[in-house]
Amino acid sequence: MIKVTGRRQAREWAVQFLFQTEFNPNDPELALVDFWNDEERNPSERDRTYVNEVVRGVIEKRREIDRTISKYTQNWDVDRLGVLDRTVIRVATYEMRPDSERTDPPVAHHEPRKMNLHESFMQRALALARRGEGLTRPNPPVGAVLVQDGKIIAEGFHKKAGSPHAEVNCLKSAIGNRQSAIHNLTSATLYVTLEPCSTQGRTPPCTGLILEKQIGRVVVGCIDPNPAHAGRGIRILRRAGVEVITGVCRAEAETLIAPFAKRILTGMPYITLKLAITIDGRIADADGKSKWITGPQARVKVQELRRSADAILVGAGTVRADDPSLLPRPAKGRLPWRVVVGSTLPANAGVLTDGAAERTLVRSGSLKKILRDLAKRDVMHVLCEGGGELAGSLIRAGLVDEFAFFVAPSLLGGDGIPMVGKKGWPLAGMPRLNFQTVERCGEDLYIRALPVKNSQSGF
Ligand code: AOF
Ligand code: ZN
Repeated sequence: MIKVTGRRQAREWAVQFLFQTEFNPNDPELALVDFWNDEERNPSERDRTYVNEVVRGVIEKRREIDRTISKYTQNWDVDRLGVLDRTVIRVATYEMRPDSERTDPPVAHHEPRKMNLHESFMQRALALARRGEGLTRPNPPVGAVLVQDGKIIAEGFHKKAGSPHAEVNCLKSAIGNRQSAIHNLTSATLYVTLEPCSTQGRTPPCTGLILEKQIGRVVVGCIDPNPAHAGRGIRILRRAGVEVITGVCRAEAETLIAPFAKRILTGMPYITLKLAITIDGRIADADGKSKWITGPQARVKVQELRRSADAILVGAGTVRADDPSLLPRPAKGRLPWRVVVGSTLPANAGVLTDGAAERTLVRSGSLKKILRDLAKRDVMHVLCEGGGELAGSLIRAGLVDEFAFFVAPSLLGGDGIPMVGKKGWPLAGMPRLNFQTVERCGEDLYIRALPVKNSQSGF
């Protein structure tokens, strides 16, 4: 039997980790290598530190390492090497560097298994964050709670760009609530759905406030995809001796800020395509009548979706057929843009004549350009509400980030209006989706689905 040394096994773990992330050096999660916990094989402390060091080193020196590789492999067919092989070469190339050139391992951090408690406090922070959804553009919705002696002593969330961040609102309310305790927050834990910011923007960096208040521990939902932060806030706190735990309820935290991430990383808004359909995929009958396909509970849910969006997008045909207001009811402080794609609208259309007419934009031309222009107006999240041809065009252009289906238990048959337009795809090239969640919504179903990107599909 071959005795595998700790170092060799650790190297394999490092390769596997880099491979699993497919080595996207821009993945903000890679900025933080502190979560190596392979429970099955249980790496030793030494191995774990070594993995962290190698992974971080390979990321930080990536350009240099890749240059070295291409220099020495000019005559090799490197292009045909698989991802795993390339990763192995990168790790080996990094390993060949003299120790003096290696980066320091980050401060190792180990959290005893108390995840359920962390998760429940983070859930509260997420619920608070959601109260800001649809109000914060171009900032992300963020929530925070402060816990001491197992109890929440303060809460806060981000309400509007330019106004205080979630952490600031939370700590302010702590000062209001517990004059006595505020003197000693070293035993307190701040739960925040997004990594605290670390630079002066319209408001001062939250890392500064956290250090000033001497908060002992910070639990973070997800890393800030904003390249100005992207792990920096966490490193600053750790270096200053604050205990930081990351990735608690990470999937939910990331879903919540997906529109923010999309806009800040691509300059495009996040598009949710809402489709209220019969179970045979029709959005209206042969005469174009579509009112009340879905029931009252589904319509309440749609209002919630409208409140979380920054713009509501429809085709001109939908305005002509239904004359919708497109504003959320109740508005709860939200006033999304209403964007109509098409050139001709009846002059008496509600969106042009009601009290919010200045929030209506009528646009024609390239959908991509229309959306990019919306992102420039701080729009992060667009909810498309029809009709079928616009839905089909968005899908064909690969612009849909999320589908929200409201499926009614009813049928309209073949001459009803199809939900994504008349033009279809061949079987081999059909767009594919992944169902995320399915819930009952009164008599209807609410299905969230994500497009399978880069499949052989129409996306
Ligand atoms: C946080 N907490 O509640 C929010 C954060 O211009 P500023 O100062 O408002 O900074 C905006 C950036 O700060 C924004 O792009 C995002 O990266 C982060 N937002 N950060 O710690 C918050 N809203
Ligand atoms: Zn901040």
